[in-house]
Amino acid sequence: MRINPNNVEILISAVGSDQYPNTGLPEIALSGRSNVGKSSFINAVAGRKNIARTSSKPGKTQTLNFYNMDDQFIFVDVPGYGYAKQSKKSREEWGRMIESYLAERDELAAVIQLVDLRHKPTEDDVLMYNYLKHFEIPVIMICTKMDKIPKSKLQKHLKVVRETIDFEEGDVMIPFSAVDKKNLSQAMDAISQYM
Ligand SMILES: Nc1nc2c(ncn2[C@@H]2O[C@H](COP(=O)(O)OP(=O)(O)O)[C@@H](O)[C@H]2O)c(=O)[nH]1
Ligand SMILES: [Mg+2]
Repeated sequence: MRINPNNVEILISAVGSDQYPNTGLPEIALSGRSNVGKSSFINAVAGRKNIARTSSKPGKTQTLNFYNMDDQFIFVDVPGYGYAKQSKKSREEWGRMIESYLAERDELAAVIQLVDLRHKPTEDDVLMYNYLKHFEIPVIMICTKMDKIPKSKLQKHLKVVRETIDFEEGDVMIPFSAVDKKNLSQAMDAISQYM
């Protein structure tokens, strides 16, 4: 799969289902903790520096952002979970929005779940994975910030992720770095399985 960077655009930042675009294209949603590297991953796949805004301040995105990826598929950037400073009310709104999208969206082909390869997956990461499996949604697990761990420890870190999350056969796990784009083509191949 090749994405033309000039044919990537944000379609809408949606707050409700009435705003979801009708493109007829398959949708790949991205989910993960705030700051895990979702926007950076979207930018890497897009071949653009800043189509998705990256931020060192977590918890900013509270909309579902739909990106047309070269008329091949739609990336849906889901607001990050596990943001401590979020109020109870906004956490509940977040829950409702995500749940209705993941549970009801016919166009949803797979979810890319991102986890930080440096750390053991959080309780939220585990809950989200189990939730996706409950709805039988295929998962591509992208383990981000691979550049931050020494090569000699890669297998050990992958093992921690695999053992903390009750990873199902058929789902794929790919260590990734947005800094040097390591394993980008592997990630693109995994996505193209759902086109
Ligand atoms: N070293 C390193 N930093 C990353 C990587 N991916 C994201 N970051 C940084 O982590 C921070 C959060 O990234 P962002 O993509 O905005 O995360 P999001 O909140 O999940 O969308 C930013 O400062 C990024 O530059 C990566 O693979 N390696
Ligand atoms: Mg983001």
